[in-house]
Amino acid sequence: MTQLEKILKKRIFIFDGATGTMLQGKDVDKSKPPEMVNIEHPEWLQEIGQKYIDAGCEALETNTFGSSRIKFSEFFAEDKIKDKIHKVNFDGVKLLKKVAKNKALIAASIGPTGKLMYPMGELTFDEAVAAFKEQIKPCVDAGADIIIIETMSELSEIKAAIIAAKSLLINKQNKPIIATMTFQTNLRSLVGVTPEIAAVVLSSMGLSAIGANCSLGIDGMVEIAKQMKSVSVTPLICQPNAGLPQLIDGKTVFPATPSEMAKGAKKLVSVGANIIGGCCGTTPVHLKAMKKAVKGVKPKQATVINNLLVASRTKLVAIGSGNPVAIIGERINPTRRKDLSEKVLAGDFSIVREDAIRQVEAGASILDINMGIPGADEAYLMRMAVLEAQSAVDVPLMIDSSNPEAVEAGLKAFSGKAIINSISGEKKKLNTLIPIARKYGAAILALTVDETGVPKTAEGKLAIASKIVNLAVKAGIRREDIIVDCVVSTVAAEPEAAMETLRAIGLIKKKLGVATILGVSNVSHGLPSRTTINATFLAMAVAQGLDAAIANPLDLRMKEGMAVSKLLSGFDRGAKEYITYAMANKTVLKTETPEKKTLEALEVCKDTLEEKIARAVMEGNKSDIIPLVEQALSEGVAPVDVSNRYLIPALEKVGTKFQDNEMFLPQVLMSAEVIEAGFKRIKKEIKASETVTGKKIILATVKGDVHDIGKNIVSTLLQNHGFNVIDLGKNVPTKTIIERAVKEKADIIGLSALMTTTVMEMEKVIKSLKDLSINIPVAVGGAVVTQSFADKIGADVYAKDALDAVKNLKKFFKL
Ligand code: B1M
Repeated sequence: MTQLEKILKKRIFIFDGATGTMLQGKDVDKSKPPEMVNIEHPEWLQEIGQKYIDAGCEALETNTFGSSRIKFSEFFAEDKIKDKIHKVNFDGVKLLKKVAKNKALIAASIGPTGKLMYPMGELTFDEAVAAFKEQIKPCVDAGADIIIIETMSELSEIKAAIIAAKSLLINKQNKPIIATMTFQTNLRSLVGVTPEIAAVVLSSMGLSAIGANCSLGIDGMVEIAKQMKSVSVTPLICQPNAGLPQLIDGKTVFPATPSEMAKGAKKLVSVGANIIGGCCGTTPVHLKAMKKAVKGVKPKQATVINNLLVASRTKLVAIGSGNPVAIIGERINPTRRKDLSEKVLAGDFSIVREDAIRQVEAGASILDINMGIPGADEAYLMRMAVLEAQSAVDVPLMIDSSNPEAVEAGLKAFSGKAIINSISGEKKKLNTLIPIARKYGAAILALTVDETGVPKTAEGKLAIASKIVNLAVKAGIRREDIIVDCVVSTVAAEPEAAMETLRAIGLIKKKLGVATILGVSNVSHGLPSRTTINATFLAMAVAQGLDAAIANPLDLRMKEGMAVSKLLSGFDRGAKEYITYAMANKTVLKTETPEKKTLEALEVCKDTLEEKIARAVMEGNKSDIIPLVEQALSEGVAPVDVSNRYLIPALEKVGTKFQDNEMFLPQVLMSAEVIEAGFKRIKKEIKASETVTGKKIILATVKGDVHDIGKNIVSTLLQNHGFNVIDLGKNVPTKTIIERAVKEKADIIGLSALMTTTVMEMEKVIKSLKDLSINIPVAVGGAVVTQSFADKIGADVYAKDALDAVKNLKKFFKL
């Protein structure tokens, strides 16, 4: 236990407030990264540090938030970056150490890279770990007392930073690592992570404190703190900003006063905060008042967590202790699935996507992913399968492999807290897989098997389970993060197998206090009508207290067994779920239920083409979109209509779901990719115009805006109507647009913007053209742009959609 953790058991600890806010008014060179102040003006930061110490702060954060290779590459040439990173981070710590002496600890601040993680963006997990390691190492070398990873939005990125920090600190110096995320007004991070999910994932990574910074001012932070505390035993750090910033007379103003922040600090401690600090807008005066307000207040007791909690980026699943038995979908497994093996080996993972979607629709709350194909590169297949499943459904995953490389590949690709399936009692497995679970913060499935095989008695199973649980707990894995598989052999060979396994469930739960799980279908190997045996065995196991089952949720008998078990074990109040299930499956249940029929029964077969396209877009299903677009074209739908009638409305539905928090950024991104693939196919069909207009248009999505689907459609249609289009892409600065338009002697500039926050960039372009006396007309469009807005900013042409753009430009040029 670190010194800080010991302090946190007794009292509240105080971090400092904002550095950026305190630097306002200084002549910071905005053309350089703000961290260059560490080298150019260390005295400014020392003066700020001294003020925070005088205010009673016990930890000072360094000005190293963005000093990673990824951010610095925007400012410095490749050969200079390494030295700059070292110096900025090293000096950032050293300069504060001089001020702090022994009065405060120095916490090295590590912020996000600013890039999206793969597959949302280009940054891979390993690249992120390397960049963070390069940033943190000089901080450690300079003597940082704490590493604080902060303002993160994405779980993969925060995990990469934690792993980088751990790789430098662990076994060397017992220094605390703290990690915080930041949340928006919808109480989700930018990519949809809730405070609860963040807490579940971070708490399993063995940190000294976890929490939130910046975000929503005090009231929002209180709500975030409550949620995080409800699912986590790790000490909580809260660093709120001084309210949401307001723009008054062109200046950013943070509204919360020191006395308001002091009241808020008290509230934060009352809901469980152990460390209080401040973010944007807070000053030494705020922190002094906050410290005074919580002086002598005892920290709230840690929450008791009885469940195994696992999470995907956007969904939390609780197993055990008062929750209905969780179904873990087993179908993504090449065993006896030739179709799956053949497809994934050929690089086609659409089958994983389909299996994932169907199993979740059929009631799986977690999915098992197994890519154990003999002779194949299992680590690669596991990574791809996890990425595919994760983009298709939002449930947590179970990484099913005994190959350590494949397990690591799966855990790196999964953005959440997964379960490793499985760690048996074999020494080699225990020694390699427990450290991996610890490193990535995964829960473990403990398999009651060892070098001698599957024990025949409940006591034998308990002995192996005890060995695994003890070793895992000793390595730092929490007891609640272990689920024991009591392993059933087939009753065809061992008549006692089922009853001994059922007895083991009760025994292991009672003696070890852990959740239990079963791969149910083993019980029926070699017997006819297996699903009947499996479903009955499942119901018997649920009666013994089984918490989760690895099963095929598409198997109707199994579903039936589940529905009945839930009803009989008292989880289905008013028999609601059972009745819904029974009514929906009335006709199917009368018949035999081989798997094929079950699948058909669950299949949505009668979708219209429009619905199928909408479904493919919403599910981010790239492999279906081309055949569907081709079907529409072959049915005589005009290419432009395929886009306007099918693709765009589907994407609009995605937008609405995004707004309503039913879909999240990674899913929107997948949908956008599907649309792009569909449009690429349509593009081939749009016939080029015979006539050439002779007009040249510079087209761009404005600075700050990355939406380019609409702009690309406009580009295609204009080209096909004889315009010479030079497309500058997205997020294009005003300067680049104007310079290029002048260079190319463009006849018109076309601007696209999709957000209320970026449309003003259009006005900037028009104003700059005027200021520079450049006489090139401007056309504007994009979802939030209207005719009246276009008139207001002085645009020459407005178009509501791509066809309108062609029509209006032709009119403008009198063509
Ligand atoms: Co985002 N996004 N997005 N997004 N996204 C919107 C626009 C949003 C309305 C969703 C919502 O909240 N309901 C919202 C904006 C809210 C606001 O106005 N403030 C939003 C947000 C908030 C964001 C982020 C900030 C999310 C976040 O990170 N928290 C982020 C922004 C990043 C940034 O830009 N800095 C973000 C990111 C993304 C993705 C990257 C995931 C992805 C874009 C992928 C890509 O474009 N390559 C994405 C998507 C797909 C959308 C929605 C769902 C769809 C946009 C789209 O492509 N529409 C969108 C919701 C929606 O619009 N329903 C949403 C289809 C396209 C054909 O229409 O672009 O309007 P449109 O183009 C039409 C016409 O407008 C016109 O013709 C086109 C064809 O008919 N037109 C012109 C367009 N440009 C023209 C130029 C012309 C003339 C006509 O003259 C030159």
